[in-house]
Amino acid sequence: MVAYLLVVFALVSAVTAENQKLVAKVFLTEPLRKNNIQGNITFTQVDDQKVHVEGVVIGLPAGRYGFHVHEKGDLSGGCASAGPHFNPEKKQHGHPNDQNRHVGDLGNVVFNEDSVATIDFMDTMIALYGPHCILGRSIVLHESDDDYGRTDHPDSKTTGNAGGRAACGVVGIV
Ligand SMILES: *[C@@H]1O[C@H](CO)[C@@H](O)[C@H](O)[C@H]1NC(C)=O
Ligand SMILES: [Cu+2]
Ligand SMILES: [Zn+2]
Repeated sequence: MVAYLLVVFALVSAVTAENQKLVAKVFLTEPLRKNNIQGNITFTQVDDQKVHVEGVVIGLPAGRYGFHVHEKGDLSGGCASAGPHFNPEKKQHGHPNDQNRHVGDLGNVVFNEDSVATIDFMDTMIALYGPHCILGRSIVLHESDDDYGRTDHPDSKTTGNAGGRAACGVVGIV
């Protein structure tokens, strides 16, 4: 069984390498709400280990806000129906650099005094193919900062105590 999975994984990797750059995009909004927040984020599979996350989001006061991949791409109930953090390995909530983290844990984004957040980082856990694939899932921007699972708050180890869901969008193929 394990050998079979390894072969399948190797085939998927080979196909990916041939197709070169897999790119996905998210249009971030507030479904069913006022839509003061808006953003465009691009995800590019750079190689088999890294995804480049790049974009601009506007509409929140200066500060840090939790930024995650959530399990579902269903926004019929607003950001609430996006489900919990994408966590296929059944790990604890953590910092993007932790090994013990949800695949969806992308940390915080920082808004400046002009209410603009410029996003530009690499992540080694999310992917655009394979078991960590985020296509068809959601990106959620929260109403407060992610504590990376580092505090005693009861929600710290599951959500980073990042508060409500300010905006979200589905990760779509470009
Ligand atoms: C997002 O992209 C759309 C379409 O290109 C553009 O009209 C809009 O201004 C962009 N929003 C931000 C915040 O960059
Ligand atoms: Cu979240
Ligand atoms: Zn998490």
